[in-house]
Amino acid sequence: MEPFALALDLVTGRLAPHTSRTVRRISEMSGMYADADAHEQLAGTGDPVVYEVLQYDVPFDNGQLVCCTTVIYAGLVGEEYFMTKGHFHEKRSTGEVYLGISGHGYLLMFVDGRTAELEMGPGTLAYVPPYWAHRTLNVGDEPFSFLAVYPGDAGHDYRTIERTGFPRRVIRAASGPIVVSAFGETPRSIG
Ligand code: S6P
Ligand code: ZN
Repeated sequence: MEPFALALDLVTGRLAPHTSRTVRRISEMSGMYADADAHEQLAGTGDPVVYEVLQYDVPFDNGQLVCCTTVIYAGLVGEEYFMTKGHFHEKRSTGEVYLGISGHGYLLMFVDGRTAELEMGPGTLAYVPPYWAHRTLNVGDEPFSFLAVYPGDAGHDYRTIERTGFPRRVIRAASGPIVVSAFGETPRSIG
């Protein structure tokens, strides 16, 4: 791998050049949003793009660092904000750093019965420790973008979350975004 420099647009969060681009549409997120009817309706009427990941690929090796940006578009499924699928790293002992670029969102995490929610905006540097599952979502009216840097050999385990769900959701309330339990505990405001 040779050294390289990329252009990161601090307004849009787009990375150029990139060697891979993942475009995730609402139809690819069945079972992830609480309101299944709203999800089905949205998937059947335009199937909007929920988020994109732009990445400059490096070898899948220990010691390499992957740099990529995620742009989550503004939108709701029912009252739940557009979000990423969420994952554990396949190699659980690998962490990750996120840097907020534009817009406003949240980073949800969990591990072994513990949960965390971090508010993110431009310039927020957030740390995902090893072992923690992570998902991001856009609570604003503009696209929310962030840079992620993670080990080349991390890998992504989506299946566990598809099977067990994510313990927290963020939904729109009159007061703004609130974090609620996905498993029926009392909702609590994140103000
Ligand atoms: C990779 C890192 C991010 C996510 C991206 C999309 O380890 O955490 O680049 O891949 O935000 O989320 P997801 O859950 O669909 O991979
Ligand atoms: Zn990750």
